[in-house]
Amino acid sequence: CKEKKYNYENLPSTSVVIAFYNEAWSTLLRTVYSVLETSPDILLEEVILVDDYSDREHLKERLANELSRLPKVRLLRAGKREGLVRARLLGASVARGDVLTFLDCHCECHEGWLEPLLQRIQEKESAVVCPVIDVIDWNTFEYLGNSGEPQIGGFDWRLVFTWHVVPQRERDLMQSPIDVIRSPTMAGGLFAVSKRYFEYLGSYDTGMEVWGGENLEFSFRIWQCGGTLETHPCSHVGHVFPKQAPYSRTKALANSMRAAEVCMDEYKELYYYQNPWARMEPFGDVTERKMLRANLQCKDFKWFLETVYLQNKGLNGYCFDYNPPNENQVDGLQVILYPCHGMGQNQFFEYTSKKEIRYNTRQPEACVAVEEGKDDLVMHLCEDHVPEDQKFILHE
Ligand SMILES: [Mn+2]
Repeated sequence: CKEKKYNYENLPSTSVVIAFYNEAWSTLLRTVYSVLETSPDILLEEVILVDDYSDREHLKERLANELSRLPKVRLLRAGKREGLVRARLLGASVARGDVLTFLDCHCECHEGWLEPLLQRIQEKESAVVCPVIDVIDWNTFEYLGNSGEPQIGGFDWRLVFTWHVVPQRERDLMQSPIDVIRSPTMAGGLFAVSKRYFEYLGSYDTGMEVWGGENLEFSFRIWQCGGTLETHPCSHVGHVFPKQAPYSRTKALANSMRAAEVCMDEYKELYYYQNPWARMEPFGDVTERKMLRANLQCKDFKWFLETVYLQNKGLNGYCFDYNPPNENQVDGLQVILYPCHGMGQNQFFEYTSKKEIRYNTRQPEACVAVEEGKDDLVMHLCEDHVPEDQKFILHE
């Protein structure tokens, strides 16, 4: 990465957009100063700070005074609490750069972080590019970096973001260790996108409140509507991962439901299966977002799952399939291999930290254990000390 040369004249310029709500003075200013100190002058159009109606004293006059002495820094104030999505869009609406670079308000940009992001977008306008997120220690604020290789983003059926190691098939596509890595989802706050492409994609769902869910919804939409989401291994930005959420995030549920309703087609049932209480919650009107999806002729969620996220389609198209026992059956548990129908339900199994593949983790009925050093999978009741005669071997 250090040897890579960039032709600054050819790269697009960027507006860095940072929304904040009641952020601490030190972390917010650290973010701003690090952007100014590590971004080549010719590439940085401006830094736009959006105050999402904070009430802490230090973020009022004192902040305005501090920032007025800095070049390129603009401060916008929301007139009411807008939440992350609308606050970011407020910043984007006044941005003058070719590329929008969104950052959280508790980051530290690392030398050389910006050039790879802009270079990639110049190469491919429909690429949305994330930096590698380094860790800043929550207690000492020390920049710890990131041990090992970058990871890519995924999600589970509760619509919680998950990290994954780069799969072999993706490694095989890379011609160099500093190539971009395609990622099914993004963790959240940190990415660069062409301003024009962001608008074409329908920016963010403004029906989302406060925080949460917008990262997965945007990730799904990027892929389904023709773009790519990537991580650039040469771009590093440190981020403070808080131990607990600094403010209430109860709106995240409704936001996730909007993501499920708009993007996930029949697979939203898997989300509701994992969040049964969500069925009772209001999530607002998504008609416009569905129309946007139709107008852009976006692909369906099945395509996203099969092409972008999951490339393992079971054992040659066969999946575990659980048939609940009826009274006449003596041998109780019936797990068979059956052609994958892709709808979850009786083919919905989860791999647990106990190294078991479980059916119905909320009310476990049946487990498939992977036994060390054996090729066979063992099926048993989900209890400890299962007698030998209650185990079932599944042969491929
Ligand atoms: Mn953050």
